Formats: sequence, structure tokens, C-alpha cells
Amino acid sequence: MKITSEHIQSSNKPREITHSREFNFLAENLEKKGLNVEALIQKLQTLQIAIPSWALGTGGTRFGRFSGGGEPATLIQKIQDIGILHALNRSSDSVSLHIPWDIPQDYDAILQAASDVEIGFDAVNSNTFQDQADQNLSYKFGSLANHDKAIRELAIEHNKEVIRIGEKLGSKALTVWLADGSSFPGQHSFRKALQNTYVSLQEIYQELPPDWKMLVEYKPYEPYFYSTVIQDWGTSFLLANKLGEKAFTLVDLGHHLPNTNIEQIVATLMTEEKLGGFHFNDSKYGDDDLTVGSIKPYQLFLIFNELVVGFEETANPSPAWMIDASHNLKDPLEDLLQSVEAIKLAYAQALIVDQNALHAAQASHDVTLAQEILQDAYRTDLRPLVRESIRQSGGAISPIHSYRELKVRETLIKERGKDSKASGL
Ligand code: AOS
Ligand code: ZN
Ligand code: ZN
Ligand code: ZN
Repeated sequence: MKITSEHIQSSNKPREITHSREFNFLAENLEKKGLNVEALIQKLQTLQIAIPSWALGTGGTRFGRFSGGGEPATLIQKIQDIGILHALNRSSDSVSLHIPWDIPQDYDAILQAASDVEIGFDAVNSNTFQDQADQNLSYKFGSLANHDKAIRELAIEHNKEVIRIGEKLGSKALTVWLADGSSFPGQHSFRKALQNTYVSLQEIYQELPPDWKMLVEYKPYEPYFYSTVIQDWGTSFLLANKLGEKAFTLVDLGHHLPNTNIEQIVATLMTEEKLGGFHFNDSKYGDDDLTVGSIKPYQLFLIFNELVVGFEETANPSPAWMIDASHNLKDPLEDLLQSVEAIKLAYAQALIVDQNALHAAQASHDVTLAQEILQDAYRTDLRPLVRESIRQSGGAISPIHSYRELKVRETLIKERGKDSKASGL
């Protein structure tokens, strides 16, 4: 299934009048506040969010998996699914691959399939949290951190291989997430595990092409429950700093203990020019990988507020924008459309914050006014602005509704069958 511009136009038709009324009303109000609506639209259009190849099928929990049918069974089908998302929202122009779940067989065919749907390749992810089929050493007790040199070398070689695969596709970053850790006190030495991880990462870092980045992801717990080697932003930051200027910290929103102030972490990392990218998702308790903005939309807005300020005030390079999600209940493609929309909405809200007024309120310790300023932006309904930015890029005014009206899932089930399964967790 491929979505054409005729599809988009015909599904936009019945929405046009209502949309333009809502948008004009909003645009007038924003202009009255001194905002340049055209510039806002341009910024929103530029924000493109990479889709993880592992989020296109139903993942779920370790207790069960309920496939919705029509899942992409091959890498080309995954790329086609992202093509569908991108045709609808014009905001998801790349895929983030996970190796070995997505090892390309025929590179020309993969590159062709991607260019057919205007998709590029974002960060490639290595996987040393699972043993591969033909592997005789095991990652059960760690990979880059493992006490056993041979196992560390296997994991290092895998990461180098992932870089080589990414190079052939035009990726510019390697994301390393390590499960390495322990489930019981005394199981391993914290210091040795961290040191092994650092030295292993160094070897991988030396293999990075000059225009690549290494993104080091952190996570407090899971799959191990007592300690994780790269447990928090501080540990990731420390490693990134020691590794060099191509290494950065990656913030997965779900990788924090409850109530952690993620927006402050973002601000600190940007100040140090070490914020490398995001895995967007939402959570209530842990690494829940729920739809972005479904649980804590205000937090998402506050993160974007720090980003918008950081873009102005720091030299942090533009971070990689990626979603990391897993779906148990929803149609994965619908979930991803909702996630991308939530990200764009939070960005739009942050863009309209009156930063000058906020600085003045901060300088005069007017706590009440500072809150008013932030919440005035957050509580402005900017959905018509986001819709207009997508419409002007050739996308659907309401991607979710168009997705349903165009019967995308039904068509995919017809094409691929009820039982097709995506590879991944
Ligand atoms: C795992 O919790 C991390 O979020 C990683 O980014 C992981 O590689 C990804 O979720 C795929 O399993
Ligand atoms: Zn992640
Ligand atoms: Zn995670
Ligand atoms: Zn997650």
C-alpha cells in the first residue's frame, strides 16, 4: 500500500473549511501577540522524527503479544510502513534500524525502497542484550562490561559491524544501549564493569567515521534489577566526555526513576553541549514505552521549552529525534502518528513561550508570573497550527482520521495477512 497525494487531497477535502476557520482564528491571535506564524510553521515543518523499526509491530509485554495483523515481516515492508506515516504527516522522514533485527540483505533494494517513499536512515542501534543464533559465547552476564575479554570483543566487533552497515545506508550515528548490569549485590564489581564498558566503547569510538556520532543511552534498571552499568545521565555524560567530541548522551524519556526532572537534565546536557538525541515515549511507572504525550504532556512541553532556549543559548548540536515505543493495545501506526503529533505540539507550545517576559519574571523573582507565562503557552490550543504546518507540507490535516478513512490497516492485512509478525522484541 502506498499513499498518494490524491489520497491526501481527497481525505483533506471535507476538513478544509473547518480547519481554515480554526487556523485563521489562531493565527490572528498569535500575530496579535507579536509571533510570526509563518516562521513558526517553518520550524514545525523542519522537525522530523525518526521511527524505530521495532515499533511497527505489536510488541507488548513479556506476558503476551496480541498481533493486530498486517505487520511488516521484512525490512522493506517496515520502510513502506514508515512511508505511509510520512505521507500522512510529512514529519517522519527516517528510520532507525536495530541490528541484527534488520540486517539488510540487498542494499540496493533497501536504498531504493527507502528513496521511493522519501525515507532516510537515522541512527543505527546495536544489540548486545540478546544472543544471536550462531553465537557460541553468551551476553547473559554482560557484553561491553563483561569480565570475560572474549565476550567483550564479540560485542565490540558487533558494534563495529553495525557502523559498517549504517555507513552503507547513509546513517550518521550509532546508538548504544547496554543491558549490562546485575540483579544481586555482589554479582559483579561496579568499578570493573564501568571500566570495561569505557575501554570497550573507546574501541568502538575509534571506528566511528569522522562525521558520525556515538549516542550513549542510559537506563536505571531492567533487564537487571539491582544495578545497571550506565544507569543515569551522569554515567552516560561521564563516558561521553571521556570518549571525545563525537560521543553524546541519549535521553530516553522512559529511562528515569519516577518524578525525575528530565527537563533539567536536558538543560544541563545542552549547556555542556552533550545532548545527542532522544528516544521519545511516555510512562507512568518505568520504561513503559507508551505513546508520547499520553501520560505527561506538560513534562514534554517543559522539555521542549528547555530545547528551544538551549538552541538559542548554547552550541549544542541538533539532537537526533527518535521515538522508542512498544505497542500492546493500539495499532502501531496509529500510535506513532499520535506520538509524532504530540512531539510537534509540545515543540509548537515551547516556541510561543514569551522568553523575554520569562527572563524578566525570573530576574524579579516573580514566581507567579513565571508560571503564568509557561502555562499561557501550554494551554493555548495549537493543534490548528501543527495541522497547518503538515497540510502545507503536503500531508493530511488529520493524519489519524485519514489513516482510518483510507483503510490503511485493512489494506495491509489484505496484502500481508492476519498473522504476519514484525521482528524485534
Ligand atoms: C531499552 O530499554 C532501550 O530503550 C533501547 O533503546 C532499546 O534498544 C530499544 O528499546 C529496542 O529494544
Ligand atoms: Zn530507548
Ligand atoms: Zn527503553
Ligand atoms: Zn523505553
